[in-house]
Amino acid sequence: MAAEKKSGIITKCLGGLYTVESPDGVFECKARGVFRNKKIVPYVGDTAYLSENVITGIAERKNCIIRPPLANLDQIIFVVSTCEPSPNLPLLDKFIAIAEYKGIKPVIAVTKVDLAQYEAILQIYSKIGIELVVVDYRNNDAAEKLNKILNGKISVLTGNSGAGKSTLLNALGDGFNVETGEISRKLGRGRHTTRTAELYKLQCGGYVADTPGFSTFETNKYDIIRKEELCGCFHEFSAYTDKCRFRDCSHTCEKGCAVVQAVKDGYISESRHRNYCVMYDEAKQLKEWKL
Ligand SMILES: Nc1nc2c(ncn2[C@@H]2O[C@H](COP(=O)(O)OP(=O)(O)O)[C@@H](O)[C@H]2O)c(=O)[nH]1
Ligand SMILES: [Mg+2]
Ligand SMILES: [Zn+2]
Repeated sequence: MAAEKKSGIITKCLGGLYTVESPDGVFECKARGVFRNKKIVPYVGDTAYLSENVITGIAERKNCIIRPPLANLDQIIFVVSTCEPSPNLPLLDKFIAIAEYKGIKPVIAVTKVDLAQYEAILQIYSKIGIELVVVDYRNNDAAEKLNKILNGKISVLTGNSGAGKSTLLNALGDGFNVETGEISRKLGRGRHTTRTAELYKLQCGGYVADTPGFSTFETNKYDIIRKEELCGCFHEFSAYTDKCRFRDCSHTCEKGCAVVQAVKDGYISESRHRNYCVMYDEAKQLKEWKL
């Protein structure tokens, strides 16, 4: 009879050595050579099947992102600081759309609320069905609020460098000691080129990964959202799209477009729509170039 198969979640990969957490303990494993031929690269977040400290297979993935390489994400926490750096809404909307496209729940965490106003961000994002948490370290329920969101899920933190991702991890009260601000700034950009990812195990249950910044956060080039599918990734548009005059409305500038009208009437945020239009143009160009 074959040896009993163990399985666990890959939490770290360093130099071809995988850390796998299973109910039976934590194992340092190598991946079997067959993976290289089949072009399967085990990702952090994958459920791995083990035999004698060797990964012999991985379970089918729910989803994955390429950079940092992570699989089976339940949610992406977009960390948005009120200032230093100020929010990059075009990039935020782009990544929210990609998350929606991949079926990964987007969550926004607003940080540095002690330094500047955050009403503008709330105004745009609090009423479009995206979970939003205001992280205020002056209140002693900050950790509790964050833990509630991360509880039992596999999450990744992303957002501009300096937005406060690592600070947020350290604030969870789990004894993490992630490098924050000062150090990375001194050493400059080069430091952020690391392509590895690590899942931190949360006391509240679940795992969370940190990323250095938006610049290194990338999904597969091949699943750029097609222009026809883009409006489906901007959820608040859906209440209007079937009222447009033309069936093939792009919702960018057409006469009789109910989305454009909703923007004019103040029901849809101008900035969300502007960022949609930019993405739509990008998608359009890509298609023409491909043909
Ligand atoms: N005043 C204030 N500073 C913060 C807050 N969150 C993070 N910081 C500071 O911002 C800098 C960058 O934070 P860090 O967590 O390293 O950002 P990361 O690049 O997103 O990981 C550090 O000096 C932090 O102490 C906040 O809510 N308020
Ligand atoms: Mg950081
Ligand atoms: Zn329209």
